[in-house]
Amino acid sequence: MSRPTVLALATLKPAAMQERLSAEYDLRTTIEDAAGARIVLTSGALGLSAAQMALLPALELIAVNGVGVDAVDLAEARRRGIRVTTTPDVLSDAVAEMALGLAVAVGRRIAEGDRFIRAGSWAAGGKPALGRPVIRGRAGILGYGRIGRSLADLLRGLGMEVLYTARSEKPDAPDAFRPDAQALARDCSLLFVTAAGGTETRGLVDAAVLKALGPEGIVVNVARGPVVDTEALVNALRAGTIAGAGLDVFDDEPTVPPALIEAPNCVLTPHLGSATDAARAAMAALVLENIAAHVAGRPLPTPYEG
Ligand code: 8YV
Repeated sequence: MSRPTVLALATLKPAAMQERLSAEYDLRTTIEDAAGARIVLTSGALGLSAAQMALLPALELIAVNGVGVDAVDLAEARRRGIRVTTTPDVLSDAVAEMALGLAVAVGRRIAEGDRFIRAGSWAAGGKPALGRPVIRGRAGILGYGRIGRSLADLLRGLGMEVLYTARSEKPDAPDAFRPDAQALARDCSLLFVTAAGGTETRGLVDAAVLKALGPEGIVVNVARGPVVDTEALVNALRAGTIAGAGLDVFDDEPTVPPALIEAPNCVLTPHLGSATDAARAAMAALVLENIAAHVAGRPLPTPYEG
């Protein structure tokens, strides 16, 4: 029996997972070479557009190596009956850890201190600026899904008080609910953005939310760039409307606007949320399981249920 054709727009890690993929399937890496593909493997960031789907008439499954589906044209997938899978849960702790790390890096000026030493400023007698305490603050989680809840667990474990906002109040939540982003920002000093990307959340953290967060506040975004209004954020950092920002995601990755690169007290990382060997291996395993289940006609282990 011929092996099903898989178009791999993303690469699985570790290499052994990618090798399994190419051993088990007829693997193609460019869309021009994959007209017969039944399956597309893509990342959360890359997704799959309707125009790309149009070049793939035999497409049955989009296997996302990640949890974000904002870059997948879900309406088109639904219209064509194309199934979508993601890799939930296995990356939540990694992303939560990254969010905490960014908050501490901003508050305690860790990246700034590193630059200070490397530039020779310490040796030259310079005095580093003081930071502010982070883990005694009140945390606000914007988007209380799997990642948001994993982060909330982590922060509560550190003894922090955690508030959250989501589309609706969760009856089983151990944390206090706030009805919207502004109310959440007003009541916390650390604002963690973990909401799904897409039109519904675009610009959710705007100038008013940053103003409500206030001059002692830190915003951390590990979700999707557009959830935070970049222009409003740059203005807030420049004006001291907030204390700082930790950003792992951007509007147009891998491009980071110069205004953010130059912004004071802003720590930038290149979309590293799920980038640990353990998380990526578990994600790859789930991708392979989903593809194998689809090909065998078994129920999908982790279909996207949006
Ligand atoms: C990576 C992510 O973009 O899960 C997501 O949606 O943003 C990240 O985990 C990625 O998909 C890893 O390949």
